[in-house]
Amino acid sequence: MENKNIAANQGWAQPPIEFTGIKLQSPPTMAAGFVAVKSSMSHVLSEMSLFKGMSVLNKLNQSGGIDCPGCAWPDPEKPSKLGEYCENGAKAIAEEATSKKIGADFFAQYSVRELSEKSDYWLGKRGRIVEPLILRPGATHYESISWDSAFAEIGTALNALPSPDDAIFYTSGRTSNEAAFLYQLFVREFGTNNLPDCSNMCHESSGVALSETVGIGKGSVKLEDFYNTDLILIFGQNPGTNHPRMLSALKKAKEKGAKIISINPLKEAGLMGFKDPQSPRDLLSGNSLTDLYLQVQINGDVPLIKALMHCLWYDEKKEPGTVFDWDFIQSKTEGYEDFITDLQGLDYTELCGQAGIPVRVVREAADMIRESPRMIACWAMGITQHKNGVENIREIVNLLLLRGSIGKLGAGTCPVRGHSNVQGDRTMGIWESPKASFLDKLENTFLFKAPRKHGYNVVNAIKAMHDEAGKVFFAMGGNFLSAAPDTEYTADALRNTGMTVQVSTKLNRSHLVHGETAIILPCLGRTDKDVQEGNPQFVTVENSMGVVHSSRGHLKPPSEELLSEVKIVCELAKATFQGRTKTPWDPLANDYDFIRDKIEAVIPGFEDYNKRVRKTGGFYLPNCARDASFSSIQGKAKFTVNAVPASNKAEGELAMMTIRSHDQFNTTIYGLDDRYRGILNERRVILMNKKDIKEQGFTAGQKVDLWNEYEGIRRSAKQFIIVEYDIPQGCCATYFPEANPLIPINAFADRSFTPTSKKILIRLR
Ligand SMILES: Nc1nc2c(c(=O)[nH]1)N[C@H]1C(S)=C(S)[C@@H](COP(=O)(O)OP(=O)(O)OC[C@H]3O[C@@H](n4cnc5c(=O)[nH]c(N)nc54)[C@H](O)[C@@H]3O)O[C@H]1N2
Ligand SMILES: Nc1nc2c(c(=O)[nH]1)N[C@H]1C(S)=C(S)[C@@H](COP(=O)(O)OP(=O)(O)OC[C@H]3O[C@@H](n4cnc5c(=O)[nH]c(N)nc54)[C@H](O)[C@@H]3O)O[C@H]1N2
Ligand SMILES: [Mo]
Repeated sequence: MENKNIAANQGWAQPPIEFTGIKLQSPPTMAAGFVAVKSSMSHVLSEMSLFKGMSVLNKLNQSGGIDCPGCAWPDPEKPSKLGEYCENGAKAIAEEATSKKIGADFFAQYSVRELSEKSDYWLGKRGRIVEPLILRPGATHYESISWDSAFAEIGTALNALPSPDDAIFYTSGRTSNEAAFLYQLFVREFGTNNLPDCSNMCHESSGVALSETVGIGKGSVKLEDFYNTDLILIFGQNPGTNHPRMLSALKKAKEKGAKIISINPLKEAGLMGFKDPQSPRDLLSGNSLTDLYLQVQINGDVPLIKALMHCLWYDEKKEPGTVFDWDFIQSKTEGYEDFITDLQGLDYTELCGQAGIPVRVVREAADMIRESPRMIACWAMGITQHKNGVENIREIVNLLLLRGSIGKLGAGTCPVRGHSNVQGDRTMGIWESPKASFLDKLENTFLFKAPRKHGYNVVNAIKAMHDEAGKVFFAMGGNFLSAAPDTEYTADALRNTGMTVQVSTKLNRSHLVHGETAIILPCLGRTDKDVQEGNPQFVTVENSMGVVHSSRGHLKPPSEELLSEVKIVCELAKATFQGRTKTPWDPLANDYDFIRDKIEAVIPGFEDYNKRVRKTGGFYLPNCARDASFSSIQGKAKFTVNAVPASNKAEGELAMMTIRSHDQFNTTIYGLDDRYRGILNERRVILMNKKDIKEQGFTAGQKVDLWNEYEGIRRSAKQFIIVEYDIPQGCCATYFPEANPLIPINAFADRSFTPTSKKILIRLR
């Protein structure tokens, strides 16, 4: 799947193959500590002055301050004096609040093709985009355009489409509730539900599985549950890098007596131990976190959970009434009979083998579960991004239900979200499959006829653009090309469109692989002061635990030219509808309280929104799994029966997962180190088991091409350095997005359509 026959004004879809000088160390056994503090400061100081850096970090995750754009982990109820941020939060802030800027002058210097020959790291480090830009048909360089002309161009292109369904409106997960709500309103008034979002590639499997089993597609636990639990299971998640503030919660949970089991093919430093940079005592000794580590095979989670439940069932048979929570099972669930019949028919030893965990270790984990009346299950991408991602989560729910470990203090589900407002965006209606009840309310509030036909998710949006020309692709944030699977296929899809538009803060590869016309609309970020008609505004977001709270930027924006995302949506709506709308776009753009009043009118749980969100800490949204009412599914949580995934690996193939390094935020590359894995100054690496390296006839340090064949199509990603690593045999790991060309467009999770980024079969050459 490599396409070299592209027009001269098109950029390359993949980052250039360049080596930066790999250095290897033994991975540390603990996360954070002094080195993390040092690393935060050096990232901040490379982007801005010390004064600016300290002033922005002091406002991070404090009441009245900025919600950290780093991740969706909640703020503690009592904020710490030192500021509640982490190394990677500091990097996220440094990246956005940088003093570096780029505008038309910069783009006059480099053609799109030339820019595409630079690394993603280089592109991101150029600085904030400070004025609207356009790449006209056939042109090789972006040039300046006025806001009015940009909106007119987009409006004209949208109105020229034969059908509103020919336009696609993507959202990344940093967009505020206010901007997201108006954006989906604009899109639906325009006439389509084509609202794919980053969630489609992220926690969609969680949403699907949780909605059907416990009645709500979000997690059920609060932070206080962590401090009142007996056991925390952490599946497929690397909190030391991706949710560092979670480590403080885990540390506190342990101090209060909880145990932790980690289930992961890699012994991630942050799972094993943590030195709290805010505690002087910790900096010397640190805390070990994981009590039992299960080095599962990639996608070995279903057999593992089944093996654990098999042990529990065996114990329950021996001593009836002592292991399963019968009160809960009988009063609060259905489907137990089918579930247990299926489980009984499975072979325990075989399940352990499929998971790749020794029988006695599974037994030990089952004993820990048995001894823990209250249990929390956390998970992230190692669980959701599989063909059987939805089933993975259904099995986690089965385990919790057997033990009645949901809907009570210290117990429940904890899908740890990624982008800082990805959960809120979905609550606001950024969804290609909206519920009829939501559309009814939207219609009644804004007096228009909302489209009912469901729209494209990410995978289907790419296919639609690939197969039919003439579309308009609009992205509210993100880096669609590099985040999506099948890089070359996705690139062709974007090149096939009439127009690509990106609302962005920073330059990325999606600006360089474009439609016939391409437009960049630069916007304010979280850290920037947002003033409308002379009045300072704040926005609101929802964290991973369903708390809605405010976020207010304090910094002077990098340019007077920047508009807020809210303002961009409103101006675009006016330019597109030309009066054909009853929505008061100007008043909405001028006063975000007014937007919140409208949200309150449409979405349940937002009563008294403007008042409650002004209280310190914000407010919790209703959650029918948290209170164990399961009210949206007739009061009963569901046991489910899920097949053990078949192993389809042929001789010589490796199961590859694509993961994040410590120095990246998704496709934004902050730096070239993966300190917690001891891999420094290089991203084109493949982590392999020692035996596999030998069996395949390679040596560590050698460069190899990765390739595969899926549905008769060959794909490849070239030149990766082999790094010997502690990873189960038959498994390997590469970084995202370098390895995305290997993820076939048709390899996605059943029912959630999430690309299978954590298990791609590959071969080496
Ligand atoms: N600094 C930083 N923070 C971030 C992000 C970032 O890129 N950088 N991204 C944000 C976003 S959008 C998200 S979604 C989250 C992502 O947070 P994570 O899900 O922690 O991110 P990944 O790097 O994809 O890590 C997946 C983990 O799952 C493990 N794993 C892979 N396959 C399997 C499997 O089959 N079974 C099990 N049990 N484990 C497996 C991997 O070894 C790895 O530890 O982080 C958010 N926060
Ligand atoms: N192989 C593989 N692929 C994956 C994954 C994986 O684990 N493996 N993970 C998937 C996951 S979990 C996710 S969430 C997606 C992420 O997909 P995306 O959300 O599309 O990607 P990001 O890299 O987070 O987007 C970064 C860009 O967002 C823009 N941006 C940053 N802040 C703002 C803002 O405040 N407003 C606006 N308008 N723009 C802003 C900047 O221009 C920046 O370049 O990738 C997915 N792709
Ligand atoms: Mo994500």
